[in-house]
Amino acid sequence: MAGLKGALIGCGFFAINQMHGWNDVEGAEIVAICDRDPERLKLVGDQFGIERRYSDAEAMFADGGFDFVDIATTVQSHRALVEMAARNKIPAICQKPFARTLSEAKAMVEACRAAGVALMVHENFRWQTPIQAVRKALDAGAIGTPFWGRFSFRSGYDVFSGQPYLAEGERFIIEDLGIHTLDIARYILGDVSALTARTKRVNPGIKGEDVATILLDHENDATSVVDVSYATKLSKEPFPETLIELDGSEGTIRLSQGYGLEITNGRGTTRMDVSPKLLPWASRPWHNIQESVFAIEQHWVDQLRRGAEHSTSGADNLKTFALVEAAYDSAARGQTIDIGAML
Ligand code: NAD
Ligand code: 89V
Repeated sequence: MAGLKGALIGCGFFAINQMHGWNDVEGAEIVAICDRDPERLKLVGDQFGIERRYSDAEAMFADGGFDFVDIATTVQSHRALVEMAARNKIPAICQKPFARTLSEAKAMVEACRAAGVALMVHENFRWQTPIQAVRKALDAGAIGTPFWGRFSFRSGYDVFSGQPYLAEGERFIIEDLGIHTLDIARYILGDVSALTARTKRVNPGIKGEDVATILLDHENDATSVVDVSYATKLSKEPFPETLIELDGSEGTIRLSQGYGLEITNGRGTTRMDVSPKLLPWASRPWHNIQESVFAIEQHWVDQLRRGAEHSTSGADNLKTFALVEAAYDSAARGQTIDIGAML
């Protein structure tokens, strides 16, 4: 079967990873790129040998010649670009955060549904090797029925040097990073019925919150805590690892710093190294994220060819995005938020 042709919009900081990922994916290649910044367009075009270059996405869609679009811009342009893809009947991948608000996200999902085109959110953290290993252990029944969990990302890493816009928004850690952690919590323990959150800003040099503690009531009666911080200085920097603790009816799972997975149950304790691969183009400490970029892109191609739903489809991501919006609402009002009422 002929490979799929893709076009990428947004040639910024993270798009470099996406372009490397596409080079490795079986069954797809990027044939056109677009960025309104001529320097970024040239840099990415030259580095990856892409001849078709556009400063305007409308012009790229008008020329056509591609089967899907990969939107790697920041959130402000996501709605316009996803709706442009839908109008042109082109399946779309959109980076997280999917939208500025839940109502905008719902409109984007509806536009693609009405146009009959696939839509996947590039929510890649659940595709990380250690997270997949936890999911696999649960599916194998290693700890029986989980009743409690903790999903933790605490770091002092300077994310602002690579992504300066993160220091400028009214919202920071929940919208940018907690969105991944909340998605992992859903992926591991299932959908959420209620949420309570508290936030803080510790770093005086940024506008938004850099610490959040979120309590989740899952629909299956499990309870979990999602705690995220970019104000945590540790002797050994864990960026960008998500640490997981799970207690179940038959045992426990611990995913600890350094990618160690420990499972304890009636048969004793097993310890495994679940480190991500260091792909040839990747670099530490980002290699965990970089490997998951390749994995989600391969999943996009495989499911598109099968005509099957994507793990992080637009519709699925509404349930993660609702948790982001609920967390800000809960922290502002000091109240528990009913998630079902938002969807
Ligand atoms: P960036 O600002 O470095 O790059 C965005 C690029 O898009 C810029 O070059 C800009 O000129 C271009 N652009 C914006 N609007 C455009 C439009 N309408 N048409 C054409 N070009 C346009 O941002 P970044 O750090 O690369 O982040 C991009 C997205 O990726 C963000 O949503 C961010 O949250 C996300 N991100 C995801 C991960 C992950 O692991 N999933 C990691 C980092 C960043
Ligand atoms: O994954 C992300 O969205 C990144 C980072 C890991 C720095 O938070 O913005």
